[in-house]
Amino acid sequence: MENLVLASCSDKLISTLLLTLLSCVTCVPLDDDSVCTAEELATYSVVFTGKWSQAAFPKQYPLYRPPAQWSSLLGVAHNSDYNMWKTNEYASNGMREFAERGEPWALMKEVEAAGEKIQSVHGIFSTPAVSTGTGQASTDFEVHSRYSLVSMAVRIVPSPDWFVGIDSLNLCEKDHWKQKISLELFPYDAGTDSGFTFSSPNFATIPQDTVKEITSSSPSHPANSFYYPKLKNLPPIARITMIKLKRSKLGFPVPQSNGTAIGNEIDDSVSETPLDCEISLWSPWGLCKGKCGRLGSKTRTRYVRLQPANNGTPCPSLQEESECEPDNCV
Ligand SMILES: [Ca+2]
Repeated sequence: MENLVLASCSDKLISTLLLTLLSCVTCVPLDDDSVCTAEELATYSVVFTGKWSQAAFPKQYPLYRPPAQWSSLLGVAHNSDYNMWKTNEYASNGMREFAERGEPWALMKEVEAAGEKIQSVHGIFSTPAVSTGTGQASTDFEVHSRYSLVSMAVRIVPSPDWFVGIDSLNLCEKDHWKQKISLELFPYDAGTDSGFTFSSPNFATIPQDTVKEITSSSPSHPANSFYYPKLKNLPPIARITMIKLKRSKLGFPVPQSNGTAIGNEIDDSVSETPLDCEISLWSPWGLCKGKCGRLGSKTRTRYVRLQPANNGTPCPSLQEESECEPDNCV
């Protein structure tokens, strides 16, 4: 262990090496993620990219009032004493208001309170809202070696209580800050509203449920907007990219390395999710029409509940005819 530390620190200043050694000697059973010996402050640029297209998510894709879009991104730099949200735990009241209505104030108050009471928060940041399902938004934020975790949330609009986000991602890796992180995001349910579809009316979940990931098969109900029983996994619905900024001589953060425009990489093959046709049950048979003494015909119909898309199974015939004995013939 000490050899490893020595090897990895060999090109550092001797004082740093001594400090590292001292801290290694004095506090042996340390949690990996609790030790960040990187520079005290780091600034990152974060880009949120929506990938909520009609091609990727054809089922019930919201086109009007409101069309598919995203709330502003709300983020927090914190330590392990604070959680913005967590899978299989209950959402806070602030998280509930944010997930259900995109209302950030209660959540921001909770973050501030956590900062004051237990000093678990370094800062809060946000981006503007994104007006389309595939739009982008960005901002910069600062982390601290004692507050090296970030959590974020963006509400899916429209939706009952669905959001995407990051829970307690550590940007510090022992003695350095990570340069670039890119994460594909999948939808989560805040467990506070029982609506099944993007445009379901308000329907409070009582008692409140825990935060759960929404998958192509869970919740297992054909009415759910993300229910695609033929898919093993949903395509990612958004992406968050974070890039560490370097401080210029004037103190302004600038992108490190070659300053590539972030978030615009052409790594996205457009995912197309096949959507099968869904039809209603048959109507009752109609009257048997025809002349007396000869066979007549009757018909029944059904209608399309869900139009197929992206090479999903096409709709079958919507009308069926059958021979019959005419009833009230003349
Ligand atoms: Ca829900």
